[in-house]
Amino acid sequence: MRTFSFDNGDQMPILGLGTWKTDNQAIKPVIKQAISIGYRHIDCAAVYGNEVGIGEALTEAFDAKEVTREQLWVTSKLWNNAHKADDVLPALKKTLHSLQLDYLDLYLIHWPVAVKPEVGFPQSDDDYLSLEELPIIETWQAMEACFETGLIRHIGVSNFSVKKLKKLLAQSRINPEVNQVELHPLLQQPEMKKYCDSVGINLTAYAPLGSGDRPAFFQEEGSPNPLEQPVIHEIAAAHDATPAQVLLAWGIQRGTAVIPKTVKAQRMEENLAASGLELSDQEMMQIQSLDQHCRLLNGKVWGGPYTYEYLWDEKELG
Ligand code: NDP
Ligand code: 1BO
Repeated sequence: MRTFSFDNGDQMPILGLGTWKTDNQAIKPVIKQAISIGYRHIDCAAVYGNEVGIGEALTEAFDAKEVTREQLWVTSKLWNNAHKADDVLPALKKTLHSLQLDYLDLYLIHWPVAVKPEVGFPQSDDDYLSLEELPIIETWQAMEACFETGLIRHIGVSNFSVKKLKKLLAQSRINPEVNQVELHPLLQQPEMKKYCDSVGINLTAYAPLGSGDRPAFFQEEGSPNPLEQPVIHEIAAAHDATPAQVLLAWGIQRGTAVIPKTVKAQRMEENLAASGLELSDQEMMQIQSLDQHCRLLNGKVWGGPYTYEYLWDEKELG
């Protein structure tokens, strides 16, 4: 399995397992299965509500000596209601407790969106904290302090635009090492890729298969599906591969990590095997031409000051 190298020599497997939308009851056998077939990178988040189940699975895998802690890469994410400086370390400790781990390999600010501490998922404009009340740099400085405790090996962000990354880099003591964003052939974000490459930020592609099971509040009628693109099917047929494998191989080959989610054992194998699929330059070009700058998780679920334009620092395409 190819890896991303970090400045301190740590290696993040380029393909990991996504865990969003798998509830706490269902996740334990999924994680155990994934580890048994060779997954060594698990993408978690406090808001997914399943870190307790993941922790049980990890502990059982360690106890059974299927894998060691050092062989596994575990990412988690700070939820939007814990952005205040005093709330960051307690949120991290809660995640570590749930996952039954002493440290995380990577901790990310999940969204550049802050809600009040008592709010889980915001329901009204009153639930948000404005950027004047809680600038991102305050949360980042608390992430830096967490890094210094040794409880996390790397820190990063998620859903940050290039503009927000530039601002953060100008203010931070420790640079974010990862930005986790939506990436697939319909949303390729070439400027983001170029910028992250230029400053040494590793990009991780979430929703690499188009997140077909995303909840209704992230769905918009008529959204295209990367898995259904004829070009992807043609390339898959040429390699005796599946469309999902082509999407994942494309992400890996352009130098991003990919974290597809599946609860199905066969698809887990299929997705993992994508890391061995080689696409030709011509096929990479064909896929490049599919870009529509189409955000499937467009963030319109957020309210208050967090408009589409604020969030992505761009106007919505008409
Ligand atoms: P994905 O793009 O991974 O798509 C998941 C969907 O694809 C599910 O319906 C799954 O179904 C299906 N699927 C999986 N494998 C195959 C296959 N081989 N062939 C056909 N269908 C397949 O979407 P996610 O939104 O889950 O993104 C991946 C991960 O990224 C998340 O789970 C999460 O960890 C992370 N993420 C992070 C975000 C952030 O804000 N930082 C936002 C969104 C995601 P089934 O399970 O039934 O196989
Ligand atoms: C609201 C959470 C999106 C998936 O990470």
